[in-house]
Amino acid sequence: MKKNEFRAESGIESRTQPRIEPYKHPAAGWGALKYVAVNLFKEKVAGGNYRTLLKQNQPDGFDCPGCAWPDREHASTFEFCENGVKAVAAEATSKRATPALFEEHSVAELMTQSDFELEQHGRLTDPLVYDAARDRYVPIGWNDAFELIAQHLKRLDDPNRAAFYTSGRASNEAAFLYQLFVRMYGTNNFPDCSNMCHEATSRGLPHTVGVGKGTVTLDDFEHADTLLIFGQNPATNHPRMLGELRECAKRGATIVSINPLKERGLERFASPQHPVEMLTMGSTRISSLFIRPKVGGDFALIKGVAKRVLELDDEALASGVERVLDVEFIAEHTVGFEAFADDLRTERWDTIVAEAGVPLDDVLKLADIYAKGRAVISTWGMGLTQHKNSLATVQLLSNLMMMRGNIGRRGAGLCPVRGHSNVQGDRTVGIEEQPTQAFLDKLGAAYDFEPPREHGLDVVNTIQAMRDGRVKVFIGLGGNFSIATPDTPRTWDAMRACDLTVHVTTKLNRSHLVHGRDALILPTLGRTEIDLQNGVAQGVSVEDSMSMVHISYGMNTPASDNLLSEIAIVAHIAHATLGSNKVDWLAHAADYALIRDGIAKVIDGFENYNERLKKPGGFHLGVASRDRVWKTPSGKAQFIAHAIALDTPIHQAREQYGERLMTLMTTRSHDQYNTTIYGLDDRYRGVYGQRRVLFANPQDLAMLGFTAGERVDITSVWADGVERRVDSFLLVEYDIPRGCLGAYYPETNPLVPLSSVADGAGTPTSKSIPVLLTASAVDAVAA
Ligand SMILES: Nc1nc2c(c(=O)[nH]1)N[C@H]1C(S)=C(S)[C@@H](COP(=O)(O)OP(=O)(O)OC[C@H]3O[C@@H](n4cnc5c(=O)[nH]c(N)nc54)[C@H](O)[C@@H]3O)O[C@H]1N2
Ligand SMILES: Nc1nc2c(c(=O)[nH]1)N[C@H]1C(S)=C(S)[C@@H](COP(=O)(O)OP(=O)(O)OC[C@H]3O[C@@H](n4cnc5c(=O)[nH]c(N)nc54)[C@H](O)[C@@H]3O)O[C@H]1N2
Ligand SMILES: [Mo]
Repeated sequence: MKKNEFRAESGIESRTQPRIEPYKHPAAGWGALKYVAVNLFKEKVAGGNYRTLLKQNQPDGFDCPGCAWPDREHASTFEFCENGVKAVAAEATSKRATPALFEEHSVAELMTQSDFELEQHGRLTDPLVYDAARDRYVPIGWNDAFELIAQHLKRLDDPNRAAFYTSGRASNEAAFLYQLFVRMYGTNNFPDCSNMCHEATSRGLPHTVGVGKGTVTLDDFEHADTLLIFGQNPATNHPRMLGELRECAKRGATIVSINPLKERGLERFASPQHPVEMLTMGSTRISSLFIRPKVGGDFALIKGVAKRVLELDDEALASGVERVLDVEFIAEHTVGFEAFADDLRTERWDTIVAEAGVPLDDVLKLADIYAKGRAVISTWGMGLTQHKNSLATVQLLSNLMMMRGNIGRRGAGLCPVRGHSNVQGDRTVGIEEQPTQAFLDKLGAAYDFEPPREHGLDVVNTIQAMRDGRVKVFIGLGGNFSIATPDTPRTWDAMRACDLTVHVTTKLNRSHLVHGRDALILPTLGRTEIDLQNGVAQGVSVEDSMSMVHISYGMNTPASDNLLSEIAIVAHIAHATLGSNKVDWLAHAADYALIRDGIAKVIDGFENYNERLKKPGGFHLGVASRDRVWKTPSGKAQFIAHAIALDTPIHQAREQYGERLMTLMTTRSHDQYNTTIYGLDDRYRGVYGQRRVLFANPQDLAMLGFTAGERVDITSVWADGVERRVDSFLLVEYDIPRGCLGAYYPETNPLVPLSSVADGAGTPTSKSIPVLLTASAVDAVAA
């Protein structure tokens, strides 16, 4: 293997026989329960830890580290899902990666192991430092580790030469303390996982509805009559959402899925929480209609729907029946409607149809359903946010919802479905490279310092800055930066050019092996573990996708005696670097309630934070747009007209290569959590025992002269002279629109050019990569 290559899949012990076998059952159901058992077994969960599952997402238990979907308050029976079990089992594993492992294997040797194998070593037990002479990680005392970090940070001539990454599992307390330290140190360099995830939502919505968050709560799902699910695969990524959709479907709500793939969970679902459905092998039909745009076609599709809604309103007006537009809402609450409507009227249907990749009839059907809905919820995931025009798409979707007053009304609203369990909370408490001046004023006043005012670096800009030597120190609070990010070989060069890389982490991953001159691995408690400070168990708080904030208490014995909590690690780094004149960092680490007092002072909506967390189920943070309060410059919700982009890199590449040019989307399999690979199956899509597969339309295969079962190399088309290529992907015939391909992330990240980002959001365009296929010379790598 070359130095800059990685394989997620090699060396898996208990792998299933590689095969492709379409899945014919409903999502969840018996299959899911069987997999739950298999997963517990595979992870060798310590016996006593089974009971943790019973406490997952309970008022006095811990918040599931799986996803950001909210919980029904005080569910009487425990609510867990297959993939939540995998996430918990992965953390509660009895396997340990002790210093002996690192004594036995050099970093070069560990680099030859797959991501799956690295994960399988289990929980890290002791802090480690890189010893260049022996190419090994060796034990280091905690204080020496903090001193090493402090030395590096103090040595930098400019605080902006350090970058501080956050992955979305960090609690509100850890994230708030971290940003306070980093800003006191002097920079706003906060690359975080949301830069790669829902950034189009967070940056786009403030211009239309004033807040970059969703407006619904779970209660709204009980009152919605229409649900539009854009670009999401809930059966895998938010399985508990299916329970909610099932209830909606049973009530007779109309559910439309907008997705190039007919994802199984959006078709049929058998609920493991409902024994009768399971016993009778029954299932509930979820979607009434599937709309299948081509990859990246949503903007044009939504524009078509909005245009049609306008036409339907014209017809209603002419025939004197009830208006289709909510004219009162538009008049009272919005600005910019006329220009928006004019733009819709001039948009051509043939452009819409060509760019959406759906028949006109589908646009009209969707518009009809939307126009009839009295309470409509739109949800969306990565299928909308990881394209060049993602920000415009999210804005347009919110505008479509505004046309009929579907925001801030019972049973209606915007529902971006976040990824990591606390990614929304991290942003709320200040993990933000573009902080507002008002926030900085409050932070500075509360802690008596002058925060840095200039905006910092996001993920992509951090990588660029490391590449050209502007950033020399990288500190990561969780995550797997060098694998989750785009353009893998260039990102690795960037990491290796650093003076110091530090990872606060639970398990070994690739990012620890792609390191700077000095490097530290700092092992930490997971969310399922008891966090004792001075003999008192500490809880941490998180915010879910629907702005519910609640407390989470771990219940397992920590994986090792030598772990510190994330909060303790941050506090000690701060203490070593800045001293404790202004903030008594270690006192904050001894009692997390002090951190929450700080949050209450600085962040709107957290008044009496400690008190309010005592209520089981927590509290709703309040979202202005939900109350029809519009925090925009005009004080109103804003319509914004965007043109359909006809000159994207995909268009340009197609101009050059014709129909041979394909658009590749990268997505998650059922057996992974982002870069953590649990296994090699993706059973709802019928893939077993392998990950290096490429989903393609049979007609495209014929057109390109390939047949299913052959292996191909994939090369990106990007005009910067750099070759981006991954090899030996198995072609799988799949029901996917023409011109589109699908493959798994992160194997395909080397194909995403660093400079290919969403306009206005900076998100890597990992769902629309222009690529070409060639027959593979390498046969069945690692298979
Ligand atoms: N088990 C498990 N749970 C997870 C994760 C995990 O890896 N594993 N990851 C977590 C994280 S961080 C996140 S962000 C979420 C991600 O959850 P999702 O948003 O579901 O993410 P993806 O798996 O990337 O799938 C996106 C969906 O978008 C569709 N799609 C692709 N391109 C387009 C397009 O152009 N238009 C439309 N309409 N659809 C498109 C794909 O077919 C797929 O169904 O899940 C979270 N939960
Ligand atoms: N091509 C492509 N690229 C993508 C995406 C895509 O769809 N396609 N999706 C993007 C998205 S949506 C996201 S969110 C990012 C994800 O980017 P990241 O958040 O950086 O990646 P993860 O794989 O979630 O991080 C997993 C690691 O977190 C560590 N960890 C787990 N639990 C804890 C904990 O409690 N504390 C600490 N300190 N560490 C912990 C473990 O070491 C584990 O290896 O990837 C992005 N990259
Ligand atoms: Mo994400």
